[in-house]
Amino acid sequence: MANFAYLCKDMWCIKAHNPSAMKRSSILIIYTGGTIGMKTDEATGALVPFDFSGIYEEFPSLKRLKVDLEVLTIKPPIDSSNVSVENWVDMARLIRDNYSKYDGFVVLHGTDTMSYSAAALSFMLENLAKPVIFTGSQIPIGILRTDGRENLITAIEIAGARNEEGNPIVPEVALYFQNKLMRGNRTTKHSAEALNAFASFNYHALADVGVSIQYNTQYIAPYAPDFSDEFRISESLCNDVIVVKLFPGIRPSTLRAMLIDSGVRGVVLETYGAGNAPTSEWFVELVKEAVTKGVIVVNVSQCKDGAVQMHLYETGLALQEAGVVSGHDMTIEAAVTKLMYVLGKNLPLSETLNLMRRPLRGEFTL
Ligand code: ASN
Repeated sequence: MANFAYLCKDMWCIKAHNPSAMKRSSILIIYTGGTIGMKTDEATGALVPFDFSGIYEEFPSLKRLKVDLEVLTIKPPIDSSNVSVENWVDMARLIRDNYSKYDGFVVLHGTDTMSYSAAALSFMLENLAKPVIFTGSQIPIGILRTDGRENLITAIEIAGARNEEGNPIVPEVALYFQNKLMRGNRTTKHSAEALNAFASFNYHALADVGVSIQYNTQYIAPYAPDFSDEFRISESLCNDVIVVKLFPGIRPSTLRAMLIDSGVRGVVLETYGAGNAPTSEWFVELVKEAVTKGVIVVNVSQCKDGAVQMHLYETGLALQEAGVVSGHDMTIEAAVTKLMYVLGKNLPLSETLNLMRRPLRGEFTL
């Protein structure tokens, strides 16, 4: 926490106003690190961080967008494999502290854990009514064949997009990558190689990008300015959680160590197919024991496409009867971060279960 908080205090704030424009949206770019921020040093040939203060010089085409940009760079930027709960809290605070000043936010993030961060922020930013668009790249922005240029430009355009009433078109946390805008908490990085590295298997794209940006408005969270509550952030996440991936042959002692002895408060149980697990007595009893101790066990399928339906097979029914919560068609990333968010509220067990059983930010389909 200390490290990142210190970095935030020490970040640069760069004004990059475009003088040739008239009426514009104002967008804050928060650069956290990742491949998108790298370019080749001409002298050494090594990859070095790109200085986003020169954003208009590097990408003159940005001037054609109807936006004013400011950039906050976290020093030093991190590879997203190092992202922590504390980093998420700091990102949320940056958005909160700048919320009234900007029409939208673009978070530049490493791809490896971007789906976790986008999902976490989708929960932590409560009553959000402005676009928060995550993006990054597979190829550094300073390499000629980069995918980062298009991802960045389009993410900015989406963050600043308004409808005829002047309201933001995408007032939610989303992730833009390779021609698709996806709900942030529905995404998974599914390829370490392809430029379309992210997918939203169980939820329609919020926008398809070709020659024009085609917003699929029926899938986008509605703009709700009549929120009874103001925008705020949740700063307490409980990372006393574990992901347990089932595999044939898993030993009772291994499962006991993870579910019971570890003392965790939440478990994402990665089951087979439509949410199925062994019906062996030892397995079901262990799960029951964890649930009886007050551990929240969420059933999410190992299949990325499709949903948990515990009533379908005897092998799923046993989990349902043991008190396991259905994760429906949630991603692992969303299930983990939702558990952290909900457990962080320290509510009575019944209220915690209620929050886990219903979608809070469109993270699963009922
Ligand atoms: N390791 C990098 C990161 O996640 C990968 C990338 O951004 N493409 O920070």
